[in-house]
Amino acid sequence: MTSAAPPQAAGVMFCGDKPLDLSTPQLMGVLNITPDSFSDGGQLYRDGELRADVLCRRAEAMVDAGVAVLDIGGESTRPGATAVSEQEELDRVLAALAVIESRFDAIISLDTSSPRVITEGAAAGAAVINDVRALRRPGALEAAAAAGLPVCLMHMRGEPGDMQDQPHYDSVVDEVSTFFAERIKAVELAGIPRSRVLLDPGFGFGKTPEHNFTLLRRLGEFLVLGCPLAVGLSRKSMIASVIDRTMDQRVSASIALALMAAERGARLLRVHDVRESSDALAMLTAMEQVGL
Ligand code: 9MG
Repeated sequence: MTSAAPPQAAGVMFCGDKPLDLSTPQLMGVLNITPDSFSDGGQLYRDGELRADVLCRRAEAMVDAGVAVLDIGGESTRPGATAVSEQEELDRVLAALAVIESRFDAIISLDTSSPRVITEGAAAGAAVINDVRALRRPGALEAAAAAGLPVCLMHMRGEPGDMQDQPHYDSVVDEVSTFFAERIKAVELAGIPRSRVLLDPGFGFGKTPEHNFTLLRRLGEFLVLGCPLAVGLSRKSMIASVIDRTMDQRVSASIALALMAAERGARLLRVHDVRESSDALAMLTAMEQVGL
């Protein structure tokens, strides 16, 4: 039988001067400032230009729907994506930050692995660093420590260009757990306390559908590491491994996966469809608040 999320250390995490209350699951809305991201590429950035009006409308709709965090990324990390130069990524991200930071009160996270983007993005108002490479790029740890912001450390096997070439694990849960423990040690040594760390198993990043569903089913096992869990399941290809759906047709399945993750202890859910996800989470929270 499914029960309420296991007990965990998630309380309020300060992101700069903004509190992020992780005592209940919160939403992180995806804003890809890229021409080629896997679900929404080209909507906010096209022909070398930020579409500022579209970005504002998208961010406003997310904030109205109750998003806690807006996640801005200037590099596509979809499987097979080609790398972008650091300067190009920086230009995209700073242009988006300039549009969003002054208009919205939501916490802004930066989806980046680049030390320079971390440093300059933090100076421009980003308040969380969301790194799919878990601060493994040279200089990234030091840049994040100097920024003094919470970090979301995601597990990825390989790089976006090759990560889906026959990924293999003897035990995916044990290997992701070992990776998390090693990264927690590294960030603590660099001066980032565990209380400012979120962990994310990286659904779809160097994993088969079976690896992804195993990680989801056993997500609660990562809670022993003492950090709140983040997940990104929205519109991912693990859905299409079960039901034949295009990106736009994956909303219902994405909500189902988000709810399963929240029930297993996830506290930050990275989503495209904020209104639908927020409605679903409200039902979970209502159920969990009634007495037994
Ligand atoms: C940037 N990005 C794309 N997918 C992601 C996921 O699953 N988790 C996090 N933290 N970031 C992601």
